[in-house]
Amino acid sequence: MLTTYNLQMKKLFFISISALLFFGIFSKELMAQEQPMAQRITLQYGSHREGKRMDAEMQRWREYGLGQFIHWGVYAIPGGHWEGKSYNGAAEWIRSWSEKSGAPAGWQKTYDNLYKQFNPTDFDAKAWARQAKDMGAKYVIFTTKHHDGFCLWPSKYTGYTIKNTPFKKDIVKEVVDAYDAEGIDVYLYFSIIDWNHPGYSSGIPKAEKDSLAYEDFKQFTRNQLIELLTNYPSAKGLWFDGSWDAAWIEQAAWTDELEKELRAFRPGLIIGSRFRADEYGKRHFDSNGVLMGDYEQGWERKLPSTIEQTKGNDWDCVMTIPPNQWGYNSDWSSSYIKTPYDLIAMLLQANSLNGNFVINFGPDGKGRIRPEEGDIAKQIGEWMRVNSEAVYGVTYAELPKPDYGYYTKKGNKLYLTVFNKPVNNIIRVAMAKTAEQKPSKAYFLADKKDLKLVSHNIGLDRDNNLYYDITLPDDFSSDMPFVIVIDLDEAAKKDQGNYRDALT
Ligand code: FHN
Repeated sequence: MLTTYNLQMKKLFFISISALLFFGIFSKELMAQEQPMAQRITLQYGSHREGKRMDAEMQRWREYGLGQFIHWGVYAIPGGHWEGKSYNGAAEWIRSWSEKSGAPAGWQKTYDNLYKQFNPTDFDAKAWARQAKDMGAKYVIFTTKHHDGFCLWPSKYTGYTIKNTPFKKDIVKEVVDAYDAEGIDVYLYFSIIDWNHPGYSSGIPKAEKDSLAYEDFKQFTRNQLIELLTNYPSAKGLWFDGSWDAAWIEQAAWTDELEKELRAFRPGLIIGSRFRADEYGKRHFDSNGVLMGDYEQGWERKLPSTIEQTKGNDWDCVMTIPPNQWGYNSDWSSSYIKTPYDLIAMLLQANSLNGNFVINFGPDGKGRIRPEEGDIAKQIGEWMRVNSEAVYGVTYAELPKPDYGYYTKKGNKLYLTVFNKPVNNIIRVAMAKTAEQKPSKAYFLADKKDLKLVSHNIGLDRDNNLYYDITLPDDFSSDMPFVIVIDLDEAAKKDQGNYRDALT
């Protein structure tokens, strides 16, 4: 099994490299994002790598397509509201609510004691993992510690942990074990911001005692990261957040070393672009424009619309279901709640541009995933059960985006996920006359029923295209997006169109 996987990975690696070289994309994309070599400055703490990571772990990451994010912690108890007052921000930020902006008196002290009530008796990691599996998620990003500093694992470096709640049990372990058992890869979310640690500071510490305290905080952060990697060896990566503070950005030399230490400690570990800054304070991309980390983590609640915007990098998009609530908010009544259709459209947009799409869930203080989220997961799962072939392991199809929906590609199969069905039931696919592979067959992914496919040169454009008309059955209708598979065949490449271009 492992050998077949490795062989496939190797094959994929060579195919990808040859394809990239053949189409000249490698250099084009790199040039688009990076300074030309001659203009680069010497960086001590810049990116550790040129080009994409091509090892098996990263290839596995690239093939996920769909992921789940879970934000869970003490903030799930207030759920965005306290004593009849409502916090006007993302529910997981509620600790930062100030009395000036309407928080009840003594709010932060109240919050800092809430963990004593954290007793999620309905928490069932196996049920969460089953739900994620049914939705079609291939990986989960789980908040081990958010900005409030509360640890869902029994960290030996602080008392502000699950161990000192009435619940006591190691939640991170339960999540890791349950998701591992379902074959869903786990990534540990870790916030650099820690409002609970006495040495933490967002601004650069000025006084000597504050600098010393910040050194303690750095050591504490390092210790906790090593502790997480030690306790949960099956976790595939660390998902960093809250690394935008001036104080953290200032630590380029130290964070550079720490990244190396983490990677040496766990070979194959995946870390995105949010961990550290270079010596000029550049985050995500260093001062030469080279990606820091294994994939770009800058696409939060937004998606690129063109392949150029992705700069040829690996990337993921993390998305909330309401506009901007990650942790549990008990009141969704005044927000637009994304529908399964919205989320599937975003998923395909991401996949069509080489990205993974990650949908966030915020369980409540008892550990229950809210019914609305459950319904969304179920409906996405139903869609994925039929159509996931167009999502997993696919790449950018190197074709202009069609008005009907999104193309994704795997081997010699082109998938067209249709969101806009044309009124004449004819889907027209344009492809360059010179393309290496041409459509030879089209069928519905759902039932494999063949669809009529004819090629012609309608003479409509100046891009030297051939057109392939795929006719949907007269009685066909669908209230959800559907996938048409188009087999591509090199033998069909002789098809250069029947007509000579006009001499004008
Ligand atoms: O401040 C956090 C926010 O609460 C949430 O955790 C998101 C998830 O990506 N990250 C930060 C904002 O970028």
